[in-house]
Amino acid sequence: MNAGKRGALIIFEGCDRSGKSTQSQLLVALLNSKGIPALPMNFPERSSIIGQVINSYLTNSKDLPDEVIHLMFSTNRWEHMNYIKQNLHEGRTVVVDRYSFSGVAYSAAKGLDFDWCYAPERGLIKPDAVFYLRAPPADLTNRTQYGEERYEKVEFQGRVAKVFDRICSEQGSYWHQFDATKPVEDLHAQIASITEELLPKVGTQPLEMLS
Ligand code: NYM
Ligand code: MG
Repeated sequence: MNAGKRGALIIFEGCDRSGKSTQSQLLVALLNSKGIPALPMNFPERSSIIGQVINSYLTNSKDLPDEVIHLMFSTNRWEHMNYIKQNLHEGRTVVVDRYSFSGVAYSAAKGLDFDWCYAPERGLIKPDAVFYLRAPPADLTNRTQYGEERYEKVEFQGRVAKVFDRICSEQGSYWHQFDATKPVEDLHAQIASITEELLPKVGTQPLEMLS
């Protein structure tokens, strides 16, 4: 690690069971094995007070208006911004399983206005790269644990996927799309090579905000 260089903010996005957790864990392990400081995170981060409310909502033990839970997901990111910023500035790469784009995709899929959904995300740290694991939701339904939480229904995931596709086409070149039905090791190799190219480039760049 070169002194004075910041880490990268790397995000995994995609529908439920698309392999984000697997790929983010593999990436962190790879970086650490090469002596590159990296740490995993995921949103929702369920341990804070807000995170616990989100967990109750997702496990169907609590109901909330769509707008309220949307803003809680966003607040849950805001409450961790200083932590992420500090880690990046101390040279650690932060690899995050879901971010603002999940927030927009799931809420817009319910029928909330896209721009309204995106508004509270403005000002959060802009990722250096987003790895979008894309697959037809019907191909993901037989993966383990699918169906246990709110939102894990194939029809709904189809609508979520459409919003992710829209975001991917609008956000531009820092988004990298992958076919999530490909073997885990193939995906990991592609993701690793993009990451290894990215890290030296972003080290001296200032952090940007989502706008
Ligand atoms: N989710 C996640 C949202 O609806 N909005 C958000 O902002 C975020 C970060 O939470 N079905 C939804 C998507 C998932 C659910 O996430 C739990 P995970 O990664 O399955 O634990
Ligand atoms: Mg899930």
